[in-house]
Amino acid sequence: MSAAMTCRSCEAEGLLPFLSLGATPLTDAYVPLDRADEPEARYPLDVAFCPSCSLVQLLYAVPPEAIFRDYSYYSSFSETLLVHSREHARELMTSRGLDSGSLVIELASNDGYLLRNFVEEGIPVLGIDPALGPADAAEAIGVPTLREFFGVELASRLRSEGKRADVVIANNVLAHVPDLNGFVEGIATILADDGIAEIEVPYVRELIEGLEFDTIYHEHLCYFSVTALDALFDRHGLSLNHVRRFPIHGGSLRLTVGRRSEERDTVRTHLADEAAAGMDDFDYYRGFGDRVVEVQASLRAMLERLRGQGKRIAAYGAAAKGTILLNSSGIGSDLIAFVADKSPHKQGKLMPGVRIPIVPPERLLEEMPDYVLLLAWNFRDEIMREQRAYLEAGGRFIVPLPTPVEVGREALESVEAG
Ligand code: JHZ
Repeated sequence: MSAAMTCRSCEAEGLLPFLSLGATPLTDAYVPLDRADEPEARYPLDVAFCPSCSLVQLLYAVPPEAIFRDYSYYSSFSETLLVHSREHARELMTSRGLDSGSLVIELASNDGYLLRNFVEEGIPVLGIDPALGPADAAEAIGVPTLREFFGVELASRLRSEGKRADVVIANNVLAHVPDLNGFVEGIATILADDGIAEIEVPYVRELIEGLEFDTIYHEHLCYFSVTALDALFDRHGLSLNHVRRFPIHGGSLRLTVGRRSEERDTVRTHLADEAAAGMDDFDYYRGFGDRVVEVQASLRAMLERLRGQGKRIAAYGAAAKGTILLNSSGIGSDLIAFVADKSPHKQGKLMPGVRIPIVPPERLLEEMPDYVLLLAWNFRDEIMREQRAYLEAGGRFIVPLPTPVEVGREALESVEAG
């Protein structure tokens, strides 16, 4: 574990801490039952703001080898993400006129959830991902995958082999990278002269304003604004040309960058909106820690009250963010009986830290707990649709953030419509 004394992007000193979530286990370190008696490592989770370039970042970093080689997150278990990714791929095929002579490179290609769409259309791809299990799954569906960490060295090697990408995609990976500048320099190196990179990151504005504190974990070293990203790309000769927002993962930015400046109004508009909101000023972040403590206390009080009334409570979604919500809020196995999750890579294990068993979603209907705490709140509608039978039988969900609320079968109609 290393402590950041200087900003990960602009290298300035004087980072200003504004939130500590205490010492928590690694989010994806699901505990196998035969290791249930062994202690787990915990690492501090402290967040700071860089007054020089506005980047929000963790103060302490766990080495990526400890997180990403043995990685249990497989992207393909969320239909909403699959649909979002298919639409992204199709749009790129059309807007960039991709064909059998093109090359699409994806950084953190996971189990091939996105690149498979290009493969189906005969467009050459290369996935890059150090996570061994997901990379095997990608190869099994015909997505060639290099099992390596991406950075400027790998990019130079690929370029010297004659590879240049028409499109680079890097979704939900920039926040994971300790050497931000090396990663972005790598993108600049591997892009063809007229190529573009599209990069998705969870938006720090949604995190702060939607109180999405559980998306802060050791995997995510940075929390991006357009302001901070513009400076980062600029440093590597890349032009930020277009910015869009999508609801995925609690609210994300999609940034289009290229070597050529083709800046659209969206860039200026976002920069101006962020300045107007004060996102380049520490005051914007200062009160966040107190708001987190309040929501944690009100969620815990709600669950304790329900347990006190003899209600049985389960949870849904063994998401990374679930590990943080439960551990940092002091919600353990005394309150939650089990966590349902579709992924066989997580079922049969225990949630890190709080050690709550992870089971298949069918258990909800079999056991009919009175309430289900929705840990994967970002997929609320998809999960409610999937659990229609549980809701129709009288079960209720608790959506924890930004304010804990109950929803039941009365919400199904609007979920189906939306
Ligand atoms: P999910 C992920 O974080 C992964 P996580 C990663 N850490 C990242 O950077 C962020 O996103 C942005 C399950 N599920 O994706 C699947 C069902 O069981 O929200 C997952 O285990 N049934 C790289 O891990 C979990 O819920 C369903 O119907 O916090 C969701 O995890 C659906 C939709 C999901 O995020």
